[in-house]
Amino acid sequence: MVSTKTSLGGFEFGNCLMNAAGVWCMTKDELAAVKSSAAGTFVTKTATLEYRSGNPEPRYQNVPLGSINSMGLPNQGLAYYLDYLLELQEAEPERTFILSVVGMSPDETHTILKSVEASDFKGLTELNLSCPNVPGKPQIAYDFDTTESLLREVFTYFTKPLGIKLPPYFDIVHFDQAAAIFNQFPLTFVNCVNSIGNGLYIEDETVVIKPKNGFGGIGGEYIKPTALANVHAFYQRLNPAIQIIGTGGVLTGRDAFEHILCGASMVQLGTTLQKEGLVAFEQITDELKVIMEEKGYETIEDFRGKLHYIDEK
Ligand code: RRO
Repeated sequence: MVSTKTSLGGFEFGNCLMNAAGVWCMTKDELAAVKSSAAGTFVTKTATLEYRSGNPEPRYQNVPLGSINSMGLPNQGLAYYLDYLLELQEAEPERTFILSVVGMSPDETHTILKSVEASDFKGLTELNLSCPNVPGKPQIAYDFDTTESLLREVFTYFTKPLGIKLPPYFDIVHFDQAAAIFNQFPLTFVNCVNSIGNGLYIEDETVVIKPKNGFGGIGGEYIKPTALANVHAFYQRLNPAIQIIGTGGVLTGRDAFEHILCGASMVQLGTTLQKEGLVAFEQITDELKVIMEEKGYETIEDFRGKLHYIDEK
């Protein structure tokens, strides 16, 4: 009776849970494993034009309340992921997958997106505007002028469904300004949030990751309130045609329920998938279904975005 199916950009997915870019998605084997799990779809590791080895190790550490990483965008290069997606599209035309990309410069981003546009790829593309870990490169979406001009150029040639991966914002004015920019474009979705950039985790007297003297993106339990705030702030502000993917702090079915209540149409697992493995998709889906049953909801559309506020007396 109860279903966690969803749709994004007009594509249907049997489950609203999937991996977050960066986790379980570096190689075809990892992607195939997510595809065969209870997840509704997968997103690839963010691809640059060419292969990158990333930052020196150790560069990811699980910690009690989450994780810290400074991977530095290691990936196999665009062709590796795009070729795999084109293969899958032939083999399983009924399913839709997400390609994550970003260039090391605006020019490289345009080169990548032009080649996705020119390809036969029919799925969704996610442009990562929020990698916090490449030394010397700021998170793009914290610079509103750069973001606006990048998107303006992209939509002169890109006609396929496109979403953007956002960093967390922490100020109401920034939610207003960011949404006013995104609302100018035919985006399919925004994904809130990437890791909270440049945290510092210390054990005894020492940092736990090597790059950037220990500074790295924070994920997991630490970030759920920030993630929910971003999902809901954009749900309140964006044109209804722009859907929202909720990412950050999803450890249980209750966490997924809260993301959907805040407006998310799809919910991604990052740190939890890294810590628990693929079984997390099944467990969290089952927990979400129990909550829906208890509340009498049959589909996620019955409660998506319907967060209650406390009325003034
Ligand atoms: O590879 C990374 O260091 C990384 C990326 Br691209 C990102 O978007 N978010 C993150 O936490 N790490």
